[in-house]
Amino acid sequence: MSAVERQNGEHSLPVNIADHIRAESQLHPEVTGSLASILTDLTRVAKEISFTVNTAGIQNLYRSTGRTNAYGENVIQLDEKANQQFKDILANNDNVAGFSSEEEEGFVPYPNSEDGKYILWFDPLDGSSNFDINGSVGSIFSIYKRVSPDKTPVDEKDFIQKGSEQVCAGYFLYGPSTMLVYTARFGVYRFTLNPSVGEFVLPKEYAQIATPDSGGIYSVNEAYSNNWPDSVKSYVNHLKTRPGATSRYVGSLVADVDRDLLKGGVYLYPADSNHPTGKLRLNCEANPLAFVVEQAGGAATDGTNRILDLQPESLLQTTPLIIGSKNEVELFRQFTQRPLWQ
Ligand code: P6P
Repeated sequence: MSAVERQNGEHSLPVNIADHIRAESQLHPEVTGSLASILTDLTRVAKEISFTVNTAGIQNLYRSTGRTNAYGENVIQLDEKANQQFKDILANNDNVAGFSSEEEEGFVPYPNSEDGKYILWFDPLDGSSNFDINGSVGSIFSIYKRVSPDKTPVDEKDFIQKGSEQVCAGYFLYGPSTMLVYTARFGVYRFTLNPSVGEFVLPKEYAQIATPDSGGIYSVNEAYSNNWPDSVKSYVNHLKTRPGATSRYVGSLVADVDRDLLKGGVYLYPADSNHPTGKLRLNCEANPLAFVVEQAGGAATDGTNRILDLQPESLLQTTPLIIGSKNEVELFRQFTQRPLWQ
């Protein structure tokens, strides 16, 4: 039985990720072996960071490094170690010409990888407020084809492409289990790490995830409601009046978005008087998550524009983010009476 038949047949056992990638490569020859090799390396990163997160308290990794990142946030040892694990594993993949990360000042060319056709963005570990309370945290990644000339070092224009140019994106979620959720434009797949064998496996119900068009869950930090524009206050107050409305806010972007992806609903981190351009990072947070959610039939906007249509002006650009079920995101637009975004 071929990998494709096993993946698409009435297989009783979950498909492991190596067979899945082989099947996808057979089904979609345009998904080159290079991209498949990067995804395989990312599964290695996920397993390493999963162990790091699970043992961070024992390894005393919650200590501050004494440094702040480009966003002025305190960097703890755990952030630094996760960032290094991404860098070290991808450094061995000649298909990766360079990367940028939330923990880096700029972008980083990989020496001797000028032939690489891809660049990556990643947020190595997001959800820092959850680190030491054993809450769920996540890593986010995004893969683009380079636009700078082959056989030259990467340059900034490779790293400020529109999110619609992504060829692959996804996230790792470190919670009661470790999940890997990704899309390469052919649907969204949600793998679970089987720690007994160290393999990511795909339960059939998590292949080609379709997010509900609507959902009663809304996820926002309501402590900031006094700083919101009136239109956002009206939107959230309206959500509360609907049957089945419920509020969930983990304070960890990957966990909040992943829940809404499965159950329906909306996560929002709107612009407010303290965050006039939003808090979340366009390149390494909003774009990859928007790519995944749209591939599952959802939507993501900055309140006016489709996230994936935004042309980044800088590596550090932040954006408001309203993401989740398409009807809930569309409703936000109606409340904010913004130009029709598509
Ligand atoms: P606030 C974590 O620091 C993060 O970047 C996201 O994971 C999370 O959704 C958001 O910030 C929480 O921000 O301002 O509500 O604490």
